[in-house]
Amino acid sequence: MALIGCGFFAQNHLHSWASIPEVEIVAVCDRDAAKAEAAKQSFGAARAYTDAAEMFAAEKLDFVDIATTMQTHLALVEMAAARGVHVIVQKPLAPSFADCQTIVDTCAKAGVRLMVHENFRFQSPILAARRVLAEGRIGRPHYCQASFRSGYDVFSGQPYLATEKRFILIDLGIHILDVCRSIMGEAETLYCQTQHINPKIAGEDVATSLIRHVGGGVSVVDCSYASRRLPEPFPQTLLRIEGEHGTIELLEGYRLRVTSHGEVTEENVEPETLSWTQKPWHVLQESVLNLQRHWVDSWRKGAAPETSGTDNLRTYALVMAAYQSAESGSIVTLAS
Ligand code: NAD
Ligand code: 89Y
Repeated sequence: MALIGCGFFAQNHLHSWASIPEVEIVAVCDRDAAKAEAAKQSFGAARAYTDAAEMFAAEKLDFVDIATTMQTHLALVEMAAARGVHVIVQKPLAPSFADCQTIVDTCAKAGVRLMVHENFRFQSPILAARRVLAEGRIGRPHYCQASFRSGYDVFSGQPYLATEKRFILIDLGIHILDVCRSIMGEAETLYCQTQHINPKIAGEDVATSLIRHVGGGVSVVDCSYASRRLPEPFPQTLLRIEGEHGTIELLEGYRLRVTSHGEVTEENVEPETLSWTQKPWHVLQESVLNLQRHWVDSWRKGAAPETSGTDNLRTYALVMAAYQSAESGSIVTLAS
């Protein structure tokens, strides 16, 4: 495989691919020659490129992992699809729904597999909560609160986040809405209020959404990068899922508390740090490995990955519905 975009977050992709035995990093590519060369040296890739077109022309690849920012995704996917190379693309898939749809259609027409790097639902604490739900211990869920509230400075590592007119919903809310979808299923209607608290950034940094799901469940999805509180909980996603027989709570400090048929159990579901992960990012870093492992496993089984392009269009639609609702002040009905 080859990786395109050797920046801030791609380091986690590279470490994860390096620890999956079925995968060989053949080439790396970044417009910035120093970053491509550093990735080549650190992860033992055979070749480094600064031009993706040149790389596709020269290499024989099974798949490519695109870890650039969203503005470049469509052009890179088109290059891969034209050569029959399977594709993983970081979130957000593209800046508009139309471009996301073009990416999905392009891959489908070319017959290449497409997975979106939507990793939050693969965090081990969230997987643990989803497992309890799947075991039926609380019955059918009728309410979910998925909450991410922090004051962590994400702008020093990812400066582009400070200058985008749209910030928290498309950058972070997309993950939390996806986690909610993975628990409660598809949405029927959505209402959202956004706030812009930090004057040093261009976009909204708080977003609170209320969702009604197909089948009648209701969710609150709240995200904030303007929450000043100690201990700083970044990057924990907290959950409260209520069902007919009990409640699943993913609490601060990675405690998973399950009330089931009148009995309460609590366990620590914090992932161990790996040789290349560091707190507080370890839970996100490990989810990259979990997601990439899922890509290999689903490919081997001939199954679609959970976060296929088609699946991710539904999460992306929730983000767009949230912006539309916040701008219009009205409830948005999701199309089929
Ligand atoms: P970054 O700017 O640090 O890295 C992007 C790299 O891509 C840069 O080095 C840039 O030179 C390179 N690049 C851009 N266009 C290119 C092209 N056409 N060909 C080759 N190289 C090119 O950005 P980042 O913070 O690493 O973010 C990358 C993506 O990862 C974003 O979409 C972001 O939303 C996402 N991200 C995801 C998570 C997650 O948990 N899933 C976390 C952080 C960032
Ligand atoms: O870019 C974001 C993401 O995907 O996860 C956390 C993040 O790095 C900052 O919000």
